[in-house]
Amino acid sequence: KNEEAYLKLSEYTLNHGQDRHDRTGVGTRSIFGYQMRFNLQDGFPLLTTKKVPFKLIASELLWFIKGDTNIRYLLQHNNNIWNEWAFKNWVESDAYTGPNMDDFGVRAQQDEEFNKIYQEQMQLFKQYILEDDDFAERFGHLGEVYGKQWRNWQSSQGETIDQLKQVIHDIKTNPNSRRLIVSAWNPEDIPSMALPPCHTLFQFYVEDGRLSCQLYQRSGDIFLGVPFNIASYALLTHLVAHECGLEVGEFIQTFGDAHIYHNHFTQVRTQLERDMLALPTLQINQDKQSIFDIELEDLSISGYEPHPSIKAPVAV
Ligand code: DHF
Ligand code: TMP
Repeated sequence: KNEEAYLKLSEYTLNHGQDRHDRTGVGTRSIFGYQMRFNLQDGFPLLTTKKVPFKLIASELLWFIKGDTNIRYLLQHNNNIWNEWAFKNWVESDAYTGPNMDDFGVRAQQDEEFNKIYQEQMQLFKQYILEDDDFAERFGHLGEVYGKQWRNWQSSQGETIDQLKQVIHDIKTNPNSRRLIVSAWNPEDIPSMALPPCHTLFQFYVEDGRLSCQLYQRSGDIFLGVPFNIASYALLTHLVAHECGLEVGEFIQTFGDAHIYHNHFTQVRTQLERDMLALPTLQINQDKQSIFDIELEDLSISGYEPHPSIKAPVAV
């Protein structure tokens, strides 16, 4: 049932969205303003109409929670979802002396010859990030993105604000508060970021011993990014509830611009033809209570038997 909200978003956007040009040059069909609700008591909202890689979602979330903004940690966990945006900084810098990589995202999809050269450069890039500390320091960093803002927001007084720790403290001590907010949108730091935060701000709400979370997402790639975002925030809600001794309530996702890229249409149609299957459940290692102690091995999913994955190119 839960997944229906997502499939409705895809279908609605496909049928009623407006075709627009976008920053990436790919083009989208888009709507503005939309909301989905997921009751986390009904199961963990990892889509079943296509396979969604839970471990990648978990390692990305733990990376945010650590306050890390360098892709080295992700690569160490075989997570490649942020590579293109760090790679972009490298190939646009003076340090890069290889073949021309202008517009690599679009060209890699249109030109098989170029794609080979691009893949080679990307392999090299990943190897340097993993093996060379100075290189990783310089080019693995995505700017002052999520992890930085959640855990180390820089105040004008030169102090750092740990929004995540603060909000967890407030949930425990003042659950009726209407101020249980974490913001990744820091206007001063936007220019430093490889990508300004898509999941921009979230708020918690406690009712009847259940913790709910609402996310405001300014921009959502419905086929690729959104399935990750749903699972990521569902997981975050579970982890915070676990630490606070609460049950989980709802995850509510509110969008600004929700869009389907033009080169995802056939994939979306394939997905919409599939039947929804039973949702999996999440297990958290009960020996650990604090969200800040949780590691990848402490998290697992059971009962996940989705339809096969559906490949689609990511717009850079
Ligand atoms: N840019 C765009 N255009 N869309 C995004 O969704 C997006 N997401 C970002 C960064 N920039 C973005 C970070 N999150 C994938 C999923 C999430 C994500 C980045 C990439 C992705 O490519 N998922 C594929 C394959 C994952 C894999 O196995 O490596 C998928 O099929 O879900
Ligand atoms: P934009 O900055 O021009 O909005 O481009 C960002 C793209 O990435 C847009 O298609 C939304 C997508 N995106 C998600 O859907 N979820 C995410 O978590 C991230 C990081 C990006």
